[in-house]
Amino acid sequence: MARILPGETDIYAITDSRLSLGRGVEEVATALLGAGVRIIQYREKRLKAGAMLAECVALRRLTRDAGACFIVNDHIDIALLVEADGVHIGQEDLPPRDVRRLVGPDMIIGLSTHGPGQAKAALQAGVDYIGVGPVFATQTKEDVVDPVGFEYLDWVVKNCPAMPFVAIGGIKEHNVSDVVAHGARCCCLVSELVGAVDVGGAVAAVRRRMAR
Ligand code: 3NM
Repeated sequence: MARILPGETDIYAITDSRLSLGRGVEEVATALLGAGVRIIQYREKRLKAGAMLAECVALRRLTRDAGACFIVNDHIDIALLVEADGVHIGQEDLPPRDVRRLVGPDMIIGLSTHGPGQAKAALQAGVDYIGVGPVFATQTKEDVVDPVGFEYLDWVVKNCPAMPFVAIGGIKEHNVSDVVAHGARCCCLVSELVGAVDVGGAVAAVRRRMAR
């Protein structure tokens, strides 16, 4: 088990089978881990639970072997079954306090937030980290809210200094340095990484931009 939170590492990766150029989730995760990514979230909207469980068993093995943190999006039952390090939930999923009752004190709970009110509620609810976004427009998430730009990111940096967070939404190699300049220490890039022909090369390129 690896309890690694955003801020303790620079890149947070999320799987997306629709964007992976026909490659399986294990192949993409292997490339991400090989490039040194230390948090991988499994996010799958198309498969049935049984197929998702099989993929998460495989990803749990890969992430455990790599000493990386494994987070499951939405599916608390699957997260528990595979002994994931964490679950990530959205604003319309089960409330974080109820998720905590299900997963116990040790599992990481991440929550997507899109504005200051939701960040304040997350602080109260005892989540372990928040997603802050979408910073830019994105096609990757369906029913996503309008981009929050840097305004909300700046607010989080100023007002939630103790809350680990990951900036997300439309972040690419060409704009990641702007997100870092606004105070994000951890960035999530979905299409830019899992959609790259050379996943490891894309991770290295993003890292170079973040380090400047
Ligand atoms: N959550 P890409 S935006 C999964 O704002 C997800 O909460 C978001 O994908 C949020 O890097 C998003 O390809 C998708 O734009 C991000």
